[in-house]
Amino acid sequence: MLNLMKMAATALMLTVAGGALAAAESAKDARVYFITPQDGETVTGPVSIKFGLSGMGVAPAGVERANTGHHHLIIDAPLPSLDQSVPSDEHYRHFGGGQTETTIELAPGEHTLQLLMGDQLHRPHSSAVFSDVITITVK
Ligand SMILES: [Cu+2]
Repeated sequence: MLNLMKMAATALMLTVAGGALAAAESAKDARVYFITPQDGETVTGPVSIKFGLSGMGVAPAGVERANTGHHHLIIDAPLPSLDQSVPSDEHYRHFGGGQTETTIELAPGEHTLQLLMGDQLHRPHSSAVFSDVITITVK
């Protein structure tokens, strides 16, 4: 019986610790957007992309600083689950060095792009800061 209570207490402590690890909070007026390209634009590859951010700052992944985060570029994919770390593959690119621009190769045709901020552990903030989806055409 005592062991059971100990286990319950441990489980409760783990739950509380888990709560303390919740994603970083975002500022209410934080906004992420594309400076280039613009929605509907036709571009020639390689595609130069510039990330815009207002109301919060950029910090590299691993750096815990209030009201900051790093960019994720979502390519031809939906917004990922907002209560988990952002996936890392060809559809979900991390800019954990604090980069605010990139150049990517995209096949000719239509593509969707979206930006999503992540905290020091690559988790979307609470609440999540993401851009509108833009559609571009690569010639
Ligand atoms: Cu990340």
